[in-house]
Amino acid sequence: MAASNSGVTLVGLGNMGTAIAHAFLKSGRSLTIWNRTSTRPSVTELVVAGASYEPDLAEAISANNIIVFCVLEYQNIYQGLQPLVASGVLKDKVMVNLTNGTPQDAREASVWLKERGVANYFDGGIMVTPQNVGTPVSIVLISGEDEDMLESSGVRGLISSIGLPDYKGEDAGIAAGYDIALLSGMFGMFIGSLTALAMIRKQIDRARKTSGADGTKKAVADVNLTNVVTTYFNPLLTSLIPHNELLAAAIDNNDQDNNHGNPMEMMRIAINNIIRGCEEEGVDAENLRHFAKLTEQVVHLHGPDSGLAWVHSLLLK
Ligand code: FVH
Repeated sequence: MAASNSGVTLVGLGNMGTAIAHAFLKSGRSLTIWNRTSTRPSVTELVVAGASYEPDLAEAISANNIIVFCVLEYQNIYQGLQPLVASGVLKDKVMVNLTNGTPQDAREASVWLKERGVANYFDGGIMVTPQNVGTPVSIVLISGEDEDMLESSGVRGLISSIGLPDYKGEDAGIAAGYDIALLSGMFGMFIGSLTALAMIRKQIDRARKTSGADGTKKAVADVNLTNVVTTYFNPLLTSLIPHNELLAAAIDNNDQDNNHGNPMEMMRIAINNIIRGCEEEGVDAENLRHFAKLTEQVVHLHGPDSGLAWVHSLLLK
């Protein structure tokens, strides 16, 4: 059977792969799917929605010219393809890999696959959760080959059904570099939030133990982490989001001494207060200790009135 130029094969039907599959079907593509575990509920759900499930990976790859991978990690790709390469099944295929990994992972995958017959390799990162795939907020960072090839191979058109394709460069690793950079911001926020919630848990427990009059008891009993986040924490974080742009602009414009009203010495003391407070209350503050060290270095190198953006230069090795 000749491979289809208009269809697509999708390997990996986890949460993200399933969302991508629905987006492909919605855009009218003929879709062949493969997943290591054929009993995953999403397999049946997608077949009902119009996809063709092919239990044999080699057959699934043979069905179309464009193959999209969205599995847990790069190693899974090699595990799946290694037994098949001798048959020449990868010859002239266009591979789009949306699996999360490092820039080096992406560059190595590009070389490995091309040595085994793949014609074009694009590596991408989807910058939304599965719920937002195919919506206007979805952006797909993509790199590898060149922009003309992105167009002529049909990959830009295909990716458009998942999100806005945003081409970042010819080195296959660039999109993965952007992807993990942005995710580091996300995970940084989560560990900060979880540290905050641990500290607040301690305060709620203390207030419950020490509350006196009935009215106070009731008010204290009603407090939980969710309403603390809604009332105080999310508004605080939301008001701080514009500071990311101020930081980036200070770095872009070589204006790191601009502290935007938050001198480094004040921040150094504040971070150390948080660490001391966590120690007093029995909360792990390890995630903040390195940050505290960086602020000390900035004060030492650039002075107490310098700005947070100087930390950027200390992170570049
Ligand atoms: N979910 C998200 O919010 C993020 C958003 C940004 C991008 N990530 C990355 O997308 C990749 C897939 O993530 P996912 O959410 O689909 O992950 P799972 O739901 O856990 O599904 C994992 C799929 O990978 C298959 N798989 C795992 N190990 C193997 C293997 N050894 N051989 C073949 N396939 C394998 C798994 O198959 P199965 O367990 O059903 O058999 C699922 O299809 C990921 O890189 C994220 O970082 C998602």
